[in-house]
Amino acid sequence: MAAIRSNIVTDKAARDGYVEGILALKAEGTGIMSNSLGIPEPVVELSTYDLFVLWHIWAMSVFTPPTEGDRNAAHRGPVFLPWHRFMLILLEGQLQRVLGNPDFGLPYWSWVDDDENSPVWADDCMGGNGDPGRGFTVTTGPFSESSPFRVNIATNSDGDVVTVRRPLRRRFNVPLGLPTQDELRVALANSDYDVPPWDASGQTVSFRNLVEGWVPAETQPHLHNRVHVWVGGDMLPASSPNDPVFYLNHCNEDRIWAAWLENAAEPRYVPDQSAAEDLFRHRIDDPLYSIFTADDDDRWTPRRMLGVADIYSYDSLTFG
Ligand SMILES: [Cu+2]
Repeated sequence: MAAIRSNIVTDKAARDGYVEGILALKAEGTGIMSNSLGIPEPVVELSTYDLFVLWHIWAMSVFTPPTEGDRNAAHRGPVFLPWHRFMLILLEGQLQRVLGNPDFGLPYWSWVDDDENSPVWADDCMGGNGDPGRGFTVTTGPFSESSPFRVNIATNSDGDVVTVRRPLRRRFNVPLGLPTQDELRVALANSDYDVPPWDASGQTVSFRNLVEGWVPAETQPHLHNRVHVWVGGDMLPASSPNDPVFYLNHCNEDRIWAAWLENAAEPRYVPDQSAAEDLFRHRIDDPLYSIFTADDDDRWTPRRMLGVADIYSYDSLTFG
């Protein structure tokens, strides 16, 4: 049976399972020491959860090719939605394993027109904002400083991977506001999955670039980007999967993509393989960048991500 993904606020079983599973993946050692991956001291043993953080950081530093500094192996280009769909599928599989529940579905946070008083920030869900008097340390909920949850992998101001050992941080940007129904409507109404120049610039007015949140360029951030910026703290840098809210946000973006795909005409994904080599990692049959599968593993591609009903589905494709 395929998993059914549901709303973390209204589905208590999904909420409890998510919290329990995340804590278990954080507590589960892999035997992989940080220095064995070339990360400077101090040495930490990476947990299963931390490997996903590292995968995301590395995906952001793989440029395709280096001259396209704008576009990386997971963002700022067409692969943004399929790559994160792949990441969520692998995380969901890990949650299913530690929970002993092969049908467990990753929950989503439906953030449209939501705010700082959302039940998502309650003590039995994600916990709340960081404490401004304490360096924005999270002091409530299951991932607070009084829990065993610690951030182990981060990036420094040069973007290099470093080890840390500290509680999670959040710094809500309440005046910014979360994404609105209007922004979402504009994105869903765009029938072009992506368009040249296939990047994060204001010229790329496409469904993908709207959902990722780079257009309209004059009034950024939107949708996905806005949620990262609004939560702040550990949700801002390349190591943003450190905050379990990361997956709830991306699950909702994936749900938006699922809704768009329901009504999409062909081609449902562009570019195809005839596109230039500098779009490597973003063409429909290119392998998705991964540290969990071999680099030439062609089972996981954007094309594969276009039909995932055998893996999971959503309980609802309505928003707000
Ligand atoms: Cu990302």
